Amino acid sequence: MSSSPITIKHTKSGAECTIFPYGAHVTSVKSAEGKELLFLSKDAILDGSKAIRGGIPLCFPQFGQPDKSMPQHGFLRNNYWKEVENSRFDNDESAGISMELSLKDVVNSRGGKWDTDTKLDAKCTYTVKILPDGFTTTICMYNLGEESFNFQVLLHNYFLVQGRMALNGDVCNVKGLEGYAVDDKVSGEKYVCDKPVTVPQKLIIDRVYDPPKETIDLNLTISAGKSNNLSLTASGEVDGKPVSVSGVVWNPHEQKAQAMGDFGDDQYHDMICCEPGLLKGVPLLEGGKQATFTQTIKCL
Ligand code: TA6
Repeated sequence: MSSSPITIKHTKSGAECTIFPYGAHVTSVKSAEGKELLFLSKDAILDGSKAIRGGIPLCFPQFGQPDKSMPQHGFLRNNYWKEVENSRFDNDESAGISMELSLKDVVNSRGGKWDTDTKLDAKCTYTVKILPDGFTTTICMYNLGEESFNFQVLLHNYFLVQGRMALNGDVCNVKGLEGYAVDDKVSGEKYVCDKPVTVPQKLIIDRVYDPPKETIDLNLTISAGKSNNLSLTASGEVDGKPVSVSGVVWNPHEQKAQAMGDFGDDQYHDMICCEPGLLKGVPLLEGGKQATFTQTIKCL
């Protein structure tokens, strides 16, 4: 079981990424210009004893912890994935790698209907593709059994905010969620988003944004510090049918930052989580069928 990080380099442009087999966890993506796009906590635990704080944690078969017998955000990020043989590539356009995890190899944090006595059978593959000016990550979920199961999937991106400006709404904000239904996990409020999302001056932000009717794909512009603008597009399908994409925005702020042992007390100035996911109205994944969820982040 390999635990050493894998570095993927795009020869032509010099872009590169780092991915840990534990959680198939991307912890760094550097553009061709050498700009780091992702935040990794200085106190992140990288020994496989807990999910890595930062980068892109994978959340499946659920987001959060609606069922207390399941680990928060599911079990993908707490288990070792295998490299798909001969999956590495490096061509003029991009470079990348694929990883895979079968349910039989999920040894940590099983629970609920996924516990070790489950009749369910599933496999996930995860492909990371780096571009000169960004990256794409795609997760495929396969129902290998006969019994259908419900699921959610989310890519929990931690973006690095240049210049420690996460609390400055002029240079750190998320556009494209206007018109989405907000479920504010901090205040309990529910309302429709009508302006760019910024990190409050004195409070955690932890909000789920569900798309209005007819809106399927997610298209965001993330300002992550002065002259550091990114586009994020995400789309998903279950058995070939498109599924609406939700978004989550989180910053722990001082209060939660100090409560997390694997997060620097003041590092809430350095990051914003902007997380695309299939969270609402996701059809059951029937036996023998597959689901795909993909995001592309580009430097603007
Ligand atoms: O980002 C949304 C969220 O669900 C927050 O509520 C917070 O818990 C965050 O995920 C991090 O979760 P973790 O289990 O990685 O500490």
